[in-house]
Amino acid sequence: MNIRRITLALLLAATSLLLVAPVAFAEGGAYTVAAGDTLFEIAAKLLGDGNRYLEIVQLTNEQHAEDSGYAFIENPNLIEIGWKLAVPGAAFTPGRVAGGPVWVKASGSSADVRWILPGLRNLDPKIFGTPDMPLGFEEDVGLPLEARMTNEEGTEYTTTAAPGPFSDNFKMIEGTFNLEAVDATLIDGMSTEDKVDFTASFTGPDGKQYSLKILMVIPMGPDHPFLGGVATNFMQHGMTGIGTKLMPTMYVYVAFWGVGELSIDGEVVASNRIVHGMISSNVRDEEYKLVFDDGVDNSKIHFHLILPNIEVTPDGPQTSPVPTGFEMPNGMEQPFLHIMYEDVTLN
Ligand SMILES: [Cu+2]
Repeated sequence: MNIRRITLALLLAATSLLLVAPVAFAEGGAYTVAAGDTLFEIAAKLLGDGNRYLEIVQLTNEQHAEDSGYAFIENPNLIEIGWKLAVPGAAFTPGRVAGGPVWVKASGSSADVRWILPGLRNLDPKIFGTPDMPLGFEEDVGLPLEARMTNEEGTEYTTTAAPGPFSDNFKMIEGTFNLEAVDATLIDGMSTEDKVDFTASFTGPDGKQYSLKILMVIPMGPDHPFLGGVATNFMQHGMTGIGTKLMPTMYVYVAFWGVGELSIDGEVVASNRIVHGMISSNVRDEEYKLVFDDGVDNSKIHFHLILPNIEVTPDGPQTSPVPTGFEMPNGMEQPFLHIMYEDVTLN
């Protein structure tokens, strides 16, 4: 029982690395104060400029006059956890990709598709350091110290402490995907001109039929940049500070972050899931183990599709397991989806 609980907790910790901004904020909206928030940071995160915190004060107090559910801010230096704030819409337009929009078309054939099962990840000392000199434990993209195992002598990190989605375990499945993306907006902002048309279908290890489509792109990520929702020709993961450090530093041809609708056996089971997809350098060896930075094979590409255990709600992103319908060996439902397509055509 205890082991089960720990496993789930760490699984959640590992998959919550892909947090996203409240989608509602493109037009402005309500924000609930969380632990550690300051008005300056909230303004920086949601409006792209910390100095705009006074607009939040003004709008919140205006709303409070009509709706006492909103806080009344007397002193901008004193805000409390749980307070409801009113945030204005963004005024700035994020920069555009130099040279004009990049259009990408890609597809994946059923030749080699894999369902990633929860598993451990070996920890690269270049990324995570040693117990004497730990690295890579930054919030959201790094790995907390308590989520790491060490060797018997306690001199080196070995693996993650509990199974997660960045795993070497898999089941061969069937599936295809189709992607058409436009990368027009370079950086995060409240609005974006980036576009994604994406559908995928695949079977589960138990033969269920899954399908997925993207409903909209997410223009901004609060914990690591989403680069406007679609990004092309950049580096991610590992050393970059963009995305989880459990994946090695790699070249990315195209990546997107959006809100997706998931169906199982023809029935919609969720339409507010965070979905991330990406075509990158090949980051797995002959045994399909995730490599360290020096093992990344830039002569090959593959595509990964991730649904972390996060859903989009009017109050922002919330932790919630993906209703995958797939039972893990411990009897629990696998709370994430991570699908790998090895046979990819990129135009
Ligand atoms: Cu990725």
